[in-house]
Amino acid sequence: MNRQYVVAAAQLGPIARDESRGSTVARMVALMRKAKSRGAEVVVFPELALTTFFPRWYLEDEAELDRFYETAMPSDETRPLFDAAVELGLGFYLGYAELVQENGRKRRFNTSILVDSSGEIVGKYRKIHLPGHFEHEPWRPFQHLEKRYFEHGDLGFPVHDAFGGTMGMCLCNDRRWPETFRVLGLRGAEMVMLGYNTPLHYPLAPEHDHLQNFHNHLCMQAGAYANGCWVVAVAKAGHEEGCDLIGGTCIIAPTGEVVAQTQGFGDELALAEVDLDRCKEIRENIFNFALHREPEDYAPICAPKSASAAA
Ligand code: CDV
Repeated sequence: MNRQYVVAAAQLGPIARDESRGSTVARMVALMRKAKSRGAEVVVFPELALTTFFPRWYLEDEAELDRFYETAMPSDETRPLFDAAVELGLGFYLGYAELVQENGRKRRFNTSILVDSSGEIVGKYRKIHLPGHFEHEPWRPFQHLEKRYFEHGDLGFPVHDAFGGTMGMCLCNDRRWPETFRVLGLRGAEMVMLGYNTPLHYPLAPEHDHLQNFHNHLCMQAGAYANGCWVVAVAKAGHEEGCDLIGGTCIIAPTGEVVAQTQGFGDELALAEVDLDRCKEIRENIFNFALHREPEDYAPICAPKSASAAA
């Protein structure tokens, strides 16, 4: 694969609580076909793309909770995505809830994968920054129980040789942390793909609701620029089960400029021609890490949580 190609950010509109995997996967395959017809070679889907954003509910019935997780990838239900990748010659990024059995116990992760155009999984990431809370908080208009339903990702922030270059992944809340992009940048990521589910209303600081779209782009444009990488960021958007999720799906150049963006809150593509060699414009100049970075003065950033205030 060469280093210059069209990427499609494949935003998904709302997914109902009772929508079947078959229905969601069919919507995604339709977006893959449309992306291909518009020249794309890589398609990026949202976080937890196969189901509704289930952490908004406190679920006491474990069988009900398990229903939202994938125990195999691909499975019979998700295989059409892999088949479409091969048929259309498309790579893709997919976010989903992962349930694995390890040492006799269930482990749950908020996961993303990269799949190449031969249908092989070539990269995996498990979300590190899990927002929200552990316990039921009935005062909220909706819950955000990611801390309850997922373990902290145990794979770090790896990069992968794929799609003609060095690819990084993260998920939703990770994008707000400069450390996410810096670690991926230090590892040479030329494109960071990420999906998100971000409610318009933030119950802990509702006075910031009108800034949700601004903060969404602010952190990702800064991450792209300060690390000289492309960012492809994809929303699950719209009014989903009583909760408004922001859109703003976009593709950001290494200069920090938004070069493509969706317009609405439904299933929609934003496409841009990506040239991975453009990372050099930033990395060989203003953010030449080897020449200008001063890690000896950044100690608190790597100190353990408890010690970082004093470091
Ligand atoms: N899915 C997420 O990680 N959502 C978070 C919360 C805080 C809204 C986000 O950072 O967008």
